[in-house]
Amino acid sequence: MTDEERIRQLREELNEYDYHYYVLDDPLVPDEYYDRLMRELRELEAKHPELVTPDSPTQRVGGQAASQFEEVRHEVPMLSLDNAFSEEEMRAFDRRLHELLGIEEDQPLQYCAEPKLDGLAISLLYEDGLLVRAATRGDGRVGENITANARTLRAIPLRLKGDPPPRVEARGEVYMPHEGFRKLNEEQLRKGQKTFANPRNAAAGSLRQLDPKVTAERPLTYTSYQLAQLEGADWPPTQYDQMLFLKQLGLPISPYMERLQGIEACFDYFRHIGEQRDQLPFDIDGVVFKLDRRDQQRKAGFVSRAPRWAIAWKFPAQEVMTRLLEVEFQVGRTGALTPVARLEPVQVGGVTVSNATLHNMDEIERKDIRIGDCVIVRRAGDVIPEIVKVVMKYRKPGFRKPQMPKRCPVCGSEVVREEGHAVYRCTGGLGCPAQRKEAIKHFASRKAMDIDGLGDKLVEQLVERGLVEDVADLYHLTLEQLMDLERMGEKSARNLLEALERSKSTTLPRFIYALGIREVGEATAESLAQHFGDLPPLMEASEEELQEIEDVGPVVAFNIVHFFAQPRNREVIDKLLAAGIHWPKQEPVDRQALPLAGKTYVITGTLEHYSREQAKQLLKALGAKVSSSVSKKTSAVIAGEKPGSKLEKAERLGVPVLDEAAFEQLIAREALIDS
Ligand code: 5U1
Repeated sequence: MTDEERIRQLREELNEYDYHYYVLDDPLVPDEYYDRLMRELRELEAKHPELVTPDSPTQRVGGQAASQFEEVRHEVPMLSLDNAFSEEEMRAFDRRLHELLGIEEDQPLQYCAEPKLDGLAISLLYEDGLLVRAATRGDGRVGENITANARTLRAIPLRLKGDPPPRVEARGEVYMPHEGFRKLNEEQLRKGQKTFANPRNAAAGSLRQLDPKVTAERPLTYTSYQLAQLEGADWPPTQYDQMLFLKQLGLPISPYMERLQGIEACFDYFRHIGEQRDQLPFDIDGVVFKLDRRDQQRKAGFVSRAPRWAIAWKFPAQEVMTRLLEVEFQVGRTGALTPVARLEPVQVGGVTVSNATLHNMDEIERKDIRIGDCVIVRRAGDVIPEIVKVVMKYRKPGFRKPQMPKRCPVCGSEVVREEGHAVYRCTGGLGCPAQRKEAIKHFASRKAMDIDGLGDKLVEQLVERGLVEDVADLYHLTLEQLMDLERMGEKSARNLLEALERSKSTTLPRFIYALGIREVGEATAESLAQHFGDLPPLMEASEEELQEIEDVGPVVAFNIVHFFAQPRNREVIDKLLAAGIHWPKQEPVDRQALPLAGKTYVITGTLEHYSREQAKQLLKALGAKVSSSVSKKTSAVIAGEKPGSKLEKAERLGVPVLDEAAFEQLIAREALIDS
């Protein structure tokens, strides 16, 4: 094959991979394979510069930074949408359309529905299949030419597929998925640059960069929602068909798009999307309903800046303004003081929010937050509500800065800042009731000693009444003491005593984890248990020896040695053992020598023959790690019935997927090699 032929082949292949990834949502190859082909194409093009074409996938990032964006006049104005906020308003919209079209109300109208992405609208103009211009909406008539930036988005084809008509204009939304937004903000923080308040601002800021190289680095994507111009081909007769037409040309459309008959079906669709909202990997702010038939759209017409045939039914806002009443400091298990914002209660995303996390003092400083400020609170997905920014125009001169207290608000011990860290800690140790409560909650938690029925409220009562000073005291509680507590009947008290008794029979990894040594999570506890086989050698280990274990770095090694050096901790351990806590002895294991050492698996969905915990234990016993989130580094995803978004993510990233039979083969094969 000549270089020219290979160049053509590589371009076609890379374009096909982009199409499968972005349009069909069905990735064909892992990223590294894609990158390898791209490198080969770059090398060949460097050898033959005369063969470089503007639609080559290597030419996405190019040109100099601009000094400003040129103006673009939209041939067809970019309209906005009317909003609805209730079923009533939706019924009124439907009724009005019936009237405008002269159709009886008992005849359902056909709608096309899809989620409303929370990004920014752009127009993409293709001539003879080539992307010739991309523009922002601007004021709807005149926007900005952002072609160089739009070209950097892999979701936007530089050339349309198949046999495209001479002129096509598609419109849609550019947006930033959550994962990319989180990473971008982390990166901005690391570089000491300004963070973005939300994914929409991040998308807008990224697309309006004068240097396309910056845009190219930002995790932006695009989905079409309108066919705005078409020449040289017949207009598909409905919105739904127009979208399928764009998809055929290689433009991404919403995978959630549905055709619906009548307004009641719209209600069901809205509810259904609303239920999924928190799990979606990007922000949406409502659902758009469009009269499906183009002839009916034309008859319904427009009012000023919005069509009468479409409406955006908005969800409750995910960002709202409220007032910061106070900043209080919560003391965690390890004594870290975390500032928490107490807010005037407000509805955010359909939930009442009265607290928000402030992470640490640096964040308060960076966002310049003062008590009394009007603040924008955001609650999106399943993340904890947070303050995105202060509305400075409502700031009054007397508003004071939150101050880290010098003494612990719970026990009065001195608060110190760790050198080189943003964290402040109470020095009270287990003498501090807050730390004691948190340590007991951790000890009792499901992944630690799994003491059923010992909830947070109960722990608080036990500590406040002085019945439990340390975790070992739990095992000396009596029926009478428990029955004397609030909301505790004889049956619950007996159940709790039984749960405590049951918890005495545990495993070494659980016990190590339950001790609550700083930065020793489940996985590290497991590695420590495997390495030492029992508690006494772990208690005597040196920092050097500990650092030989996978996952144990200098900080964790120091924390472990420091923990066991405290006489008080040793005393509590002795008391626990004396109370009867025990575990099966295990032989020390060299984890590196296990057959699945170095591999990481993710389990999703329901397996027929194993609980998730059993599958996890089997994999771990063979040396693998089991993680809860899929990344490029995941060795494989094990998918049972009804797998969740993890399966989709694995497929997107090209991570291998094993079904239950393949999982059984894997463990059987590896166990055999091991024996
Ligand atoms: N999903 C979707 N978003 N959105 C925004 N459809 C949609 N349609 C729009 C806008 C502004 O305008 C129509 C008038 C085409």
